[in-house]
Amino acid sequence: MRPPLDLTLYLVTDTALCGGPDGVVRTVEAAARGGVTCVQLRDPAASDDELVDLGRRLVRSVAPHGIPLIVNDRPHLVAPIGAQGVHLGQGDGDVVAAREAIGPNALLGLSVQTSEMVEAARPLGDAVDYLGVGPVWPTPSKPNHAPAGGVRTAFEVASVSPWPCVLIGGIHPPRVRRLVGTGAQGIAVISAICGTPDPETAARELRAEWEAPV
Ligand code: TZP
Ligand code: MG
Repeated sequence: MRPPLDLTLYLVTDTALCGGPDGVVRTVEAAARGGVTCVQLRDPAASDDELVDLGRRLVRSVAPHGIPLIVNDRPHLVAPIGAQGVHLGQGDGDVVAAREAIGPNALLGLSVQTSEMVEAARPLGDAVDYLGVGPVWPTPSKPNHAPAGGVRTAFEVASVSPWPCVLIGGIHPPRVRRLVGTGAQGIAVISAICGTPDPETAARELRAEWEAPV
């Protein structure tokens, strides 16, 4: 059995933006109080050892809230961290191999930019649990990101996807309402939470925007 997955408000961590590993832990704990439903540990610059250290701390922070911790890019670190899953980008290696590495009971997310990529991924079926869709808007948080697809692409991808979708890229509170109605299950952010002095309030505000009645 895979852990339950709620994509409503998905925090992706950025160690530099949080001011270092201690800042990541503080940010995640505050954001968890504010209503984040899923956390991804993302630090492309960190070594495996550094990621395991930080990941184990984050598991202790999120587990009491029932929030899953997903590790970016490195399936082999899911078990040592005690995380609930892995997230892979299009260039991050083979999904089938990653599923074998993490086993049947962990979560696996895949980034896509277009509906063509959804079609290419479709044969993966149950090996995948959710899609990360974006960037919706350009963002300084991911250098060299793929071209931003806008709200229209988000809608197209969510419409054809057999998996639940979480949108990412340039999402800040004033833009959230434009994403309601795309068919996505939720929103993922880095800077809207990691880049603020009050991550708890930021998370609460993002969630309120997403969940406000239409
Ligand atoms: N993948 C696509 S866009 C992005 C990632 C990791 C960065 C999102 O950061 P922000 O600050 O929420 O725009
Ligand atoms: Mg990646």
